[in-house]
Amino acid sequence: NVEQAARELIAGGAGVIQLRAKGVDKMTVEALAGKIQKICASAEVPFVVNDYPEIALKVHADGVHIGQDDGSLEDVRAIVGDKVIVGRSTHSVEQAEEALLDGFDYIGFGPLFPTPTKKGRPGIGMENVRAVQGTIGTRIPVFCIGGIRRDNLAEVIEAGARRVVVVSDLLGAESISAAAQSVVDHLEKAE
Ligand code: TZP
Ligand code: MG
Repeated sequence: NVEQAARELIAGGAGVIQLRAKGVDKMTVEALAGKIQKICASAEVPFVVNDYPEIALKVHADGVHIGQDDGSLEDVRAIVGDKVIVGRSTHSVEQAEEALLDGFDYIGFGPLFPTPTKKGRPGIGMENVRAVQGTIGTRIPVFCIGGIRRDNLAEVIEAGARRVVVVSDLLGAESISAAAQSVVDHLEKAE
């Protein structure tokens, strides 16, 4: 239940919500995006659509997220204009630096650990987290992602992460709101 999940994530203190719906037809993604946008807007939580700039524009999302193979920032800007946040997935220090220079508004950095949510990508480990956070993370938000769970979050924060994306551990939790709250509390203590 996507709407319920969004409400619980917000109740738990999630700072931003992204809709990522691989393998779901585009009309369904648009319908879901419209619903989540309303939920996020009323809570003043930024909402980002993965993969579909045209849907982000249509539903008045705050942002759109694209991968390394989804074209350039200019391609996306041509669709969404200059008021929509545009984020990029990065999988190495080089890609992270490139995304900053290109002008992306934020980056995802990972997957730190191999994860069933993103099959076929090796974990890049935590050795570069501190460097990326210290250089790029002081200019634009850096979201560490991939295999991050409540039970390894301490390690990830210790490695230098200050913003994280957590998918399966939250969506599979008995209480999504309590799980999100626990992640947020932990991150806030690190600041
Ligand atoms: N990009 C890199 S890892 C990942 C994405 C979308 C999935 C993260 O999901 P989980 O379940 O928190 O590992
Ligand atoms: Mg993509």
